[in-house]
Amino acid sequence: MRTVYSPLHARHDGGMELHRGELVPCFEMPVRVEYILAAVLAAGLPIMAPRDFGLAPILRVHDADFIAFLQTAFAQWKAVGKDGFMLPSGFAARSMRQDHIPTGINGKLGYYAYDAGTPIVEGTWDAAFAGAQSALTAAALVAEGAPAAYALCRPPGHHAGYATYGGYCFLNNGAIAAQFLRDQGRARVAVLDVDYHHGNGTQDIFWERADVLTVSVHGTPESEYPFFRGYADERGAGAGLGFNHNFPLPRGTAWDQYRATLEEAIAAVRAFAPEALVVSLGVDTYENDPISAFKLKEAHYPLMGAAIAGLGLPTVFVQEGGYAVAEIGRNVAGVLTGFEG
Ligand code: SP5
Ligand code: ZN
Repeated sequence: MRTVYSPLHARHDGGMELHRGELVPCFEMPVRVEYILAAVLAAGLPIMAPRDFGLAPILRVHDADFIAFLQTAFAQWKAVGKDGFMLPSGFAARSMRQDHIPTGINGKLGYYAYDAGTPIVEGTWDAAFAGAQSALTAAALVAEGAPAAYALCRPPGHHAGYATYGGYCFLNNGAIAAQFLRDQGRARVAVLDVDYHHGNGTQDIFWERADVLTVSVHGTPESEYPFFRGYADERGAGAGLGFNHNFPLPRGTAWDQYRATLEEAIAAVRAFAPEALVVSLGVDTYENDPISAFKLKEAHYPLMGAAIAGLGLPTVFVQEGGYAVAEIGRNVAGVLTGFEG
């Protein structure tokens, strides 16, 4: 399969995140891509640049005011004399107004963000936009008949909701790809999220939809980010009731238990009989990931890819998390080569 990649990802750099009460350089850093690129090249996957699909397919899953905010936020920050990176310092929590978007930049950040770990820098929009174009290009390759394609997106996407950002994510690349496949005529599309963290943004976007199934296997929100979504009783609403499946697992989960749960998730995808699959591919399930607590080893990633291949579906892989930078390339390439068999 082909890898779609843009060097513009590197413009999202230099931000700090609030981690255990301290500002530290983001775990989600540009060098992640260098390791993945080296590993997929070594595995023989050809690399190509994204096409430009513009804003329209992004606006199919995100709020227009939210997108305008992402495009202009840093300029507004500079206009008040600031530089570097932006983090919110106040949030629209329970009992506070959700119906009034502040005009000032600090209020706007708190309105659209839901954590203090997702800085915006000057190049964030360019990087996120290029990543979305990579996801769209991979989806187009599959829509045009390729059995599979891999979008090496950075920053990641699965925590970005209809009008919210967090978890290092701004544009939901996987959701954008899934909606693109729907718009290309695939009647039912499934998103299978194997990142360590619950795919709350993707769940949010398709919550009331019966035509896009969302399935996520992740660390329990009882102790793991994003903390306030990802429980098993979240099943969707309205027409979408029954079309969201969450499989939370405890800290310390190793391959045997993980594999059994992945098989349940895959069975839910199969029962939906989709015409295409999007895999939100985070490899922060790895035993040495610095912010996660599962115990998967390098040898398990090809098995994960083979299990997903068992669905026999046209598949778009979209890169999400994975922070053990020196090892994530081999783990990503392991899933992709295991899928190809
Ligand atoms: C795409 C993706 O993987 N986003 C993850 C965002 C996680 N950000 C918050 C991390 C909090 C981790 N808690 C520290 C536990 C250290 N053992
Ligand atoms: Zn993650």
